[in-house]
Formats: sequence, structure tokens, C-alpha cells
Amino acid sequence: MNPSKRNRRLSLAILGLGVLLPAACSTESAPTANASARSTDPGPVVGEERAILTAPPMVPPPITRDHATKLIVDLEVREFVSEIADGVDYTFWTFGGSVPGSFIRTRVGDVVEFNLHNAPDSKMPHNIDLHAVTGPGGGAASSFTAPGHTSQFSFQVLNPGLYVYHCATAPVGMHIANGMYGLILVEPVGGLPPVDKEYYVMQGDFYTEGPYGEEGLQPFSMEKALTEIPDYVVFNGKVGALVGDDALSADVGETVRLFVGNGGPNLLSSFHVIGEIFDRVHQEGGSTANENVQTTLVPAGGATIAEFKVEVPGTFIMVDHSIFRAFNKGALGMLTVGGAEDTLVYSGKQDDRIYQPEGGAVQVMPGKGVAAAPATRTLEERLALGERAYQANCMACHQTNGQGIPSAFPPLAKSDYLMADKARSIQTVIKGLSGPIEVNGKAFDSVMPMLNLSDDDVANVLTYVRNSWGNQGDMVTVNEVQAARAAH
Ligand code: HEC
Ligand SMILES: [Cu+2]
Repeated sequence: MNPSKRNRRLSLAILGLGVLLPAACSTESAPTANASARSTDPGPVVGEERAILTAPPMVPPPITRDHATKLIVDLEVREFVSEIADGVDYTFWTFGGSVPGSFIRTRVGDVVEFNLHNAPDSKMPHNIDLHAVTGPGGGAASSFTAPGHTSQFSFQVLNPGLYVYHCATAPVGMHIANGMYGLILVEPVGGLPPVDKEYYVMQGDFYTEGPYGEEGLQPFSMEKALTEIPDYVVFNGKVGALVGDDALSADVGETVRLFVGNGGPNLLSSFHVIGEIFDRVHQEGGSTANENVQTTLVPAGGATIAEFKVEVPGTFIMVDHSIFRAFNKGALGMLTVGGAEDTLVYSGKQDDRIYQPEGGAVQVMPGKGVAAAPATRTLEERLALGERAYQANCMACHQTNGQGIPSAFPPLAKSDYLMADKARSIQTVIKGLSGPIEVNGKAFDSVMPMLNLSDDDVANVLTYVRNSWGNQGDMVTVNEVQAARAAH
């Protein structure tokens, strides 16, 4: 789900300013006194206010009050169809209209009055189990809500930390698989240390009837969910929810705090930011901080707080380091850091020269001198061999159906750039490509490596690519590939 547009506006619309009332107003607040047995005494509950809720990747502002309060939360369950990937629709069930659901920020000792609304046009009843609740079912039994109804219950947050909440209505797995999870933060007495940027990122795995990238409305597949082999693993509800214009951002010198959750329903996340080291990780969302961490494990139904300072500019890619999920199933987001270079911390590429381990003799490129392939093939042969060459050499980046990944790998399917110039497309495959290009109106500025393919392979793969996924072109021949090699 794209967090930037409708959801963000909706959640901002329900922001309420805290209304402070005299302490005496609320009799339910009385039980708080016994929480004082803890070493970090949250003190008595004073007044009441309405919780600020935000859609991902935004986080409500830090809590500045120095006392516990009665905190009123209004969360509406909504079911709707939205894109899980470009061109692929899915029926999401949501807490607050986004996946993950609205971020709830509380302070230890707060008494939360929770109002769970289920929209009148919902088809299913829903409830909520908050891991921050001390009590049977985490609130599930008290919050079971039919469409068009509201349930109210209240609980006191006794333990600071970052907690997952989720729907727990049967079939529980299906409600979670459809996007019904989010995070609730319980700040300790005195709050969290201040940082410059805070963001909300939550992973989830999705199971669809059609394979990854198959267009149209995709129903939930119970069979795939049971075997725990998802078609999609995404951050914030959609492939590409956190890339390009929707990437997280920070400036050099700033400190960043990521509230990272994993809704599952099945997979564990090996959360990693490429090119960054977490200075501090509150593993499992708890109070102990580990330092200098590369990859942190976020269990299904668990969370982590990762903090780091950004020292150099560039694009930092967030992944689930179970890496096929990142490059082939969607678990990839971006943090864009602006500001001045620090070449001592990171130099960038300083030199590129020929490496000759055997001395200065003539280098033989792999792929040449192999048994000669026939110079002529039928179109059918090239298409069949080209499909295999595509899967072996191109698919990891350009994806199963040539759809690419927004802002990272351009599409080959219906690519105007590809189809406009056959000779250029041959050059791209034999020499690689870098620098800014525009494909179907979208800008890319990245690097495609040089691939050491034989002339026959290049002819096959380009014949295949130029005749697949809506592209229509003529055959690419070995002669044309040889001419392209000679031209440069
Ligand atoms: C490691 C990732 C990677 C692999 C593998 C890869 N590409 Fe690319 N490809 C890219 C990137 C990145 C660009 C865009 C480069 C830029 O921004 O200048 C690109 C651009 C292209 C383009 C031009 C843009 C467009 O969308 O039409 C074509 C054509 C292309 N690749 C074909 C292929 C083919 C065919 C293969 C396999 C033989 C392949 N690529 C393998 C990453 C890759
Ligand atoms: Cu539900």
C-alpha cells in the first residue's frame, strides 16, 4: 500500500490534540497506583488525551508529558482492495486504513481506553490482540467487533518497549496474512533519547493464488500460507512502498531511529540496511541495547528498535537479508541520505584497471573460444534458449516477468527504451549500462554490470526479451551481435 498518499492524509485527519482534564475526572484510572512497585515508577494517571495515530512510515511525535495519562485510542478496521505490487491487486484488511496499521505511541503507566470500530461495509468481524496488554488474549476477547459496531476496553501499559498488535479473529492466520498488524510503542519514564528522524517499517509475507507479479486481483491462497512459501514479502504493505519518491530520508550527521516490526504471519526477518551499521539495537523491542549490529532478527509477531547515525550521503537499501525475498519478492526499501561526502569514511571508486593474475598475456574472456554455436537458428530455438538465458542471467534484477523493481531495475516488459533501438539494446547486454536513462517515463540512474555472454547467448536472450511480456520485435542474430562488438 502506498503510505504517502491517501493513508497519510487520513491518519493526519484523525489527529486530535490532547485535552488535559483534572486528575480527578477519571475513576478508571485508580488502579495505576500499584504500578509503583516497579523501579522506574510511572507515577499516577493524570488527565486524559486523545492518541495521535500515524500511517507508516510516519511515527507520532515523542511524548513530552512527564506523567501517565488516560489515553484514548480510536482505531477503525477497514477492508479494501489496493495494489500489493504495480498492476497486482489484493483485498487488504487493515487497522486504520494502512498496512501496517496506525502507529500508537504511549508512555509507561498510561491507561489506554481502546475503541475498536469496524467499518459498516466490512464483511468480517475483527478484534485486536496487543502484545503491550497484560491480560488474557491481549484484548482479543474484549474487542471482538461485528461490522458496523464499536468495542471499548481499557488496559494499562505496564512494560516499556515496542510491541506488535494484530487481529486474532479466526482464522487468525488469514486475518494477519491480509495485513492486520501494526506497532504500539510504550515509552519508558523519561522517554527515549532524542533523535533527528524516526520511521515506522513493518515486514509482512503475502500468499496469492497467482505467482509473484501476476496481474489482476489476486485472492489469498490458504494452501501457500500453510506451506509457508509466500509470493510476496514486503515492507509497509506493497512492493516498492519505500523506494524512489517514497523512500525514507535523512541528512548526513543525523541520527535515525527505525521502529521495525514483523507481522509475519510466517517468516522471520533478517533486517539489514546495506552500507550501514546499527549503532544500537533494542533487540525484540526490549530494554537492553546491543551495539554495533549488522543484521538483526525480527521474529514474526515481534519488533526491534534500530538506531544509527548517517555519516555519508547516498541510497541505503533496507532488506530482509534472506536475500531472494529482497530482490525477488519485494522485501526492499530505501533510505536516501543527502549531504556532503566524507571521503575518509567512504572513498567511492578510486580506480579501475585491468587485473592480470597471469601476467600481461592476452586475456581470454569467458564465453569466447567455447564450442562454436551455430550462427543461424530458428526463431523458436532462440526463444526457447533465450528464456533459459534470461532466467540464468537477467531475472534476478529485471524480475520474473520483466517488470523490474521501481527505482532500482528498469522494466523490460513493454520498455520503450528497449524497443526503440535494437543496436543499443545489444550494446547494453554486451557492455553493461550506467548513468541516467528514462524507461516508460520513469528515471533510472544505476549500473547494469557487463555480462560475459557468448554472441549466441546475447542473440537468444535479446530475441526472447524483445518478444515477451507485450514486446514485439524481430529476431536478433549473431551477425548483429558481432557487428555491435566490432563497433566498439
Ligand atoms: C545486476 C542487475 C542486472 C542484471 C543481472 C541485468 N540487468 Fe539490465 N539493467 C540493470 C540496471 C540497473 C539497468 C539500468 C542502468 C542505468 O540506469 O543506466 C539495466 C538496464 C537494462 C536495459 C535498458 C533499459 C530498459 O529497461 O530497457 C536493458 C535492455 C537491459 N537492462 C537488459 C538486460 C538483459 C537482457 C539482461 C540479461 C542478459 C540484464 N539486463 C541483466 C540491471 C541488471
Ligand atoms: Cu481481523
